[in-house]
Amino acid sequence: MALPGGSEAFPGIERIRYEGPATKTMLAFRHYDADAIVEGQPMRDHFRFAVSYWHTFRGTGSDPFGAPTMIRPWEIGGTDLEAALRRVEVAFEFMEKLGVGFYCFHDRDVAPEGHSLSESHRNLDTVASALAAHQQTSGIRLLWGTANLFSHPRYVHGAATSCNADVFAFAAAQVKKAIEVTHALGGQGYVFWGGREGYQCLWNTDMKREIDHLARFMHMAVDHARKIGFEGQFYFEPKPREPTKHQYDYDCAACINFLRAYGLEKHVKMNIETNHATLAGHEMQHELEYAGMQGFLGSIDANTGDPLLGWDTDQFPTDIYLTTRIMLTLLKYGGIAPGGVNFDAKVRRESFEPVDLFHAHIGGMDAFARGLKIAAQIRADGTLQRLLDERYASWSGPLGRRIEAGSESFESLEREMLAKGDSTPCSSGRQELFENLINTYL
Ligand code: XLS
Ligand code: NI
Ligand code: NI
Repeated sequence: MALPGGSEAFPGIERIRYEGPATKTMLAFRHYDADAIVEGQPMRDHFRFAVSYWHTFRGTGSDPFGAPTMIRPWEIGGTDLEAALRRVEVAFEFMEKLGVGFYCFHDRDVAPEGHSLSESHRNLDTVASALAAHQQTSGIRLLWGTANLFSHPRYVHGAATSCNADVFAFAAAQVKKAIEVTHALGGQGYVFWGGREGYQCLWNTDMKREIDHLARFMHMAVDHARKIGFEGQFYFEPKPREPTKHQYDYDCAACINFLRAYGLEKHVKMNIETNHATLAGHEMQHELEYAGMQGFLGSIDANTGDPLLGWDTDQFPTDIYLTTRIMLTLLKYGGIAPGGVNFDAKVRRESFEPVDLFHAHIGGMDAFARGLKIAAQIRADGTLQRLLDERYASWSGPLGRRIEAGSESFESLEREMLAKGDSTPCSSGRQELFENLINTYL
């Protein structure tokens, strides 16, 4: 019921079903079987897949060199607010047909910015009631909400880190409303992504002041959330650069240091995006592992970059090695809930037909399902863990155990090595064997 006259936005596309690896149908899942049990829980709960409202329902295919290529029939005609309400119908038709349980949005994705803050608030309330109604009938839930603090010209110098205190205040008002709407919609989380929180030039930047302000902003957000009874998880999303040359939320290590330095560690976890990890010079697995070991693993923005393009291309993930690594790490740290796997990914500018949105999400969901199956197999088999344990075996011996327990000192270790004369020789790291082993499961 999306287009004028009550017709569908995606005619001819039925609910996407699991048909197994042998199916010839491309509009079907080969591996994602929502109810299939892996390591004791259904696939749907392992992933908690979410659709990104901004890319999927607001993406136009425009790029710095060219005009929009995605002229969606449902976008034509009416006021901005009417278009926004029509889009809600389209979004839920899409998500119901795809069979995802969650979605994520920025305030300005779902509702147009008004001429004043109060008009913007009103627009958001109007669209939020339509979203609420559709959530009710479809059972699809809001994984997280966020605010767009980067598109409008007022945010030219950033929002919480702007050199203009009024802009900080406006951003606060916008986030206050975005948290309230997220809460009203039963959102399970709220994301801070830096947007333009960073700098282009250190000569004109008071970095300490800006980062102090960012912390003040987050504390106010957390306080307000508690005040209104929002119990959802807050997330901080790292990204090293783009649009600024340096973003303060550079990578997990930088974000976690920030959160701890400013006393936010009890309230905020990481929302980790693959393409941002690679822009920071890390593998996604590195970022997940780093956050996981520090107790900050929150949620995932699933996508991938292109090794030949050095920017945030936000492509749909189809690489089975990538999804296997992600799922191995998630299983290791006990899963992703209350976070989820949000496809912060867009179809290519050249893939401008509505059906491409289905192909893209199906491919991403299937790649994750395969990654999960392979990761579970690797864990059940146990060889990888055994090889790892062997590599670190000396740490389970008497000396290693004493060091780990904190009962040794430089003096006692010097005594030990003076008596021994030299350390025992190291054994091979066997990287190639590990790599070959992983290939036996793929
Ligand atoms: C942009 C970010 C953004 C966040 C939400 O690069 O990934 O989409 O996920 O603001
Ligand atoms: Ni993201
Ligand atoms: Ni991104």
